[in-house]
Amino acid sequence: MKKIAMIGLKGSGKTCFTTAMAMAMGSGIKLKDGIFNLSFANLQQMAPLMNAYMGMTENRRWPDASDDKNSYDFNSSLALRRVLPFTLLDYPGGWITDPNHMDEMFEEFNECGAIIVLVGADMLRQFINGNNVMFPYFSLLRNFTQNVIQKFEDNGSVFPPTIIAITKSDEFENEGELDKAYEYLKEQFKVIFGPNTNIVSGLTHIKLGNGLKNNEAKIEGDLILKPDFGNLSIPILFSFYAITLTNREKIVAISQNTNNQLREANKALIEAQGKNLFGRLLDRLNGSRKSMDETIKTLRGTVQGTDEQLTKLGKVIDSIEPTLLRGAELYFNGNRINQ
Ligand SMILES: Nc1nc2c(ncn2[C@@H]2O[C@H](COP(=O)(O)OP(=O)(O)O)[C@@H](O)[C@H]2O)c(=O)[nH]1
Ligand SMILES: [Mg+2]
Repeated sequence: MKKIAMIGLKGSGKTCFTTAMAMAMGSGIKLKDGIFNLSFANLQQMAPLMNAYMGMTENRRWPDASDDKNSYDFNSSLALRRVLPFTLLDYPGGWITDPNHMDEMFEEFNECGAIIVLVGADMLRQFINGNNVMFPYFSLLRNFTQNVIQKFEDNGSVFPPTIIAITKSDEFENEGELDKAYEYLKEQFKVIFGPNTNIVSGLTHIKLGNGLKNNEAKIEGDLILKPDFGNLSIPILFSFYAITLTNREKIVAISQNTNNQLREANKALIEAQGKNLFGRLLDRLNGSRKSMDETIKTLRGTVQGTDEQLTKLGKVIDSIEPTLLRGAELYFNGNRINQ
């Protein structure tokens, strides 16, 4: 099962995002080739999110803060066909600042197909308006990210595609503030967005409604929990896109390799068929003709299988692309991929 890691400081909105995203995506989001939908693969994991969701919608209460690590297994489907199942790993904000957890997180990041980093608009607004009281706290997140990327580099492995999502984006006063926040993050996270990083990265902003406020844990403002509102689907769509592209690359490599083998096998068969009658009879009797036929049959099967896989993956990529490109800025090696 592919893993997607989510990190962010305490209070950055991880629990709110996970709850809202899981519930909203459960009803499905319309993409180019059909409805894309998530469902819980494990009902036990679903209960706390269900409670948080009911608390938000029925009692207008923000979810309680907690400092546990959670994992959520999801199944997914596109146009009623099963696609990638995945596990979303929700790390407590506290772990980012705790060296004791560094090794465990590093190990798990190695198995991740994508990473989601959440940063609150409340904090970013302070920085772009010149108030740096919270900066030491923010720099813990930045240093953590730099350290893991460095560890990947030291090991000679490629860091997973990473999307930074600004949460609580309803708190920006205007578009100008949002633009400044994007610029700020690109500058602060040069290790992800800069040149020569070889990291596929994205930048987006999400919100759970309009004019939301926290008044002693009570929700004030308009809560709007829909998959096509506030970019709720974008972090997961980015992750899917990245994982699917990587899978496709692997299958393309297998497919090329198999096609080469098939070409060789066909050549050998043609040579064998060019032998004189005695040679051909001998090939039959000693079983070498049979094994040639079988090899070719197996290789053809593999080629057909990879072709089907590629068509399926191509459909997923095609379906996600327009929505993802509308909802996020994508970068590779310091260059914007989409305009
Ligand atoms: N304005 C606004 N506030 C939000 C939004 N999402 C979360 N918050 C606030 O952020 C607080 C912390 O969120 P939470 O998900 O518990 O953060 P976590 O510690 O990262 O899990 C919540 O209690 C809300 O006050 C949002 O979309 N808009
Ligand atoms: Mg939380």
